[in-house]
Amino acid sequence: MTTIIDGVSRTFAEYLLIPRLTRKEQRPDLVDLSSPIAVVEPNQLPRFKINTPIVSAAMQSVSGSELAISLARQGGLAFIFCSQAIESQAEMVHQVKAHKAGFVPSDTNTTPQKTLNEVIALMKQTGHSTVPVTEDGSGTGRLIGLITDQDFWEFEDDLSDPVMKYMTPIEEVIYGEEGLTLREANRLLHKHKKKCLPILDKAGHLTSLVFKKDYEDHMRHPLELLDDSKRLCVGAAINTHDYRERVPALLAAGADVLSFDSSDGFTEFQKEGIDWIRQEFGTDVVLGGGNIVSAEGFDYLVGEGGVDFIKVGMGGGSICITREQKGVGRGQASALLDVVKRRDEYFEETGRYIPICSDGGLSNDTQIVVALAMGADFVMMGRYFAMTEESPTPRTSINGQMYKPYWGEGTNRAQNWQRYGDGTESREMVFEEGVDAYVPLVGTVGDVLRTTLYKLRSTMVNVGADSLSDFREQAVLTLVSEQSVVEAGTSTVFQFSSTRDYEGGGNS
Ligand code: MZP
Repeated sequence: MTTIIDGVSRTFAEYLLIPRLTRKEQRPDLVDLSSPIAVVEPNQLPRFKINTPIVSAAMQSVSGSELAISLARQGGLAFIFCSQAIESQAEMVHQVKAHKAGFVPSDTNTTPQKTLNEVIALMKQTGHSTVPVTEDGSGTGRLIGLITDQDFWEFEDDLSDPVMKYMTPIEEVIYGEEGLTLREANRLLHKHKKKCLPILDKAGHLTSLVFKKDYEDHMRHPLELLDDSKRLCVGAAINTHDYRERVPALLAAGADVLSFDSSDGFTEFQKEGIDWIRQEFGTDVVLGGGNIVSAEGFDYLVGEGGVDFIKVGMGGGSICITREQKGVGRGQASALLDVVKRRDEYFEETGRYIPICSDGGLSNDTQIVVALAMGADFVMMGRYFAMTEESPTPRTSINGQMYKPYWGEGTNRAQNWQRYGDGTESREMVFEEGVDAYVPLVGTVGDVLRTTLYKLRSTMVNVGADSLSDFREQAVLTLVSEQSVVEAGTSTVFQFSSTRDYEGGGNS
């Protein structure tokens, strides 16, 4: 007989946090927002943590390499979408890993014989103002000198002159020897008041460059998520169809975290995929699974040799119409609470802590806060990041306002049949589960996260929490009535203009 579970399917907008004691020493900037993303084994430290509990959705209109770089710089993690060829996904992962982390390969080089005209054109083309001069003009050739835009006057000097007439010759160049640490390189830059330090091997060949601006940039991003080699971290999505080829390619490209991308992960296909990955690559690979919306789904994918973290959510995404199309899914708050309860029981039983990701349907900062208070360790968002400068879509002007396209993976446009398919190789999408839309352009990843994270920290202080685990422990939530939602907005006042945040007043 059909089972009807007690209660209704609830959403985050129906809950509110009750303030608790704030201690005098608490301040938003002292709150720790780091979160484990890999299973925490009994009496062990987390194998992998993110510094900001926010990850970006594995979607074509969201997570490309530019967004991944920006998000990792803010301490979060992007999941590069898998609805593309293995080679192009691996290349995107590679671009993030190759993004400068101190020692940068030189990609703007010249020879002593080239003219100033040619160097100026090169500088304009690459946007770089420091150009190593090497014997053969390559980024690994023998270094002859350095030329910067400070060494000549574009409108005074004879631009047909050769570079060698203006460059700083190698005898006067301050350089570092291969093998020195980044700290030593930065010290040399500081000591000699230089902006760029070439690193040379024993034969005098250029190996990389170290820039003062990168050091400053790094100091301005204290939460930057870096691997052991000081490269930015990046996640990559995988599907249940081609993981045998995709996983090795992504790992070879340097992906730090993998996650199955499926609208319904409670399947034997996903279980087989997990088993295969664990058998081939062991438990070192940080692997996420899902999506699920029930304790039953949790038990199926979690366990020794199971996934590291689990994504919760079905049908709540801003571009998602799965519930309307198929009548399947669950209110995001109810789904999360159910899985969190089971996760906590599992922890009591085994001592293993499984991080939970609440995926989709977060339409404003308040809901991010509520999701984390309810027990999510981190949240995954699509729309939020689609609205940023760094999402991989072009800006589009509509009626004088800037927008960016945002489409679901279940649309004909994305053709992500692997995410929605039934496990067969049928590439036909009989009906769509997502929509193709536009979202307003709101700024950079840094801009939007600054506000969101400040609000989160500030609410955590209201609740007396110093860390996300504290927050989960301390949080007391109440269901709100329709009238109390009205009460939460302004009342009986006249507002001339709205200055609400990027989310478009989702809770106004
Ligand atoms: P949101 O942050 O835009 O509300 O939701 C993003 C999430 O929606 C994704 O992480 C993914 O789980 C889900 N998604 C992506 N495409 C679709 C679709 O086409 C979808 N239905 O539901």
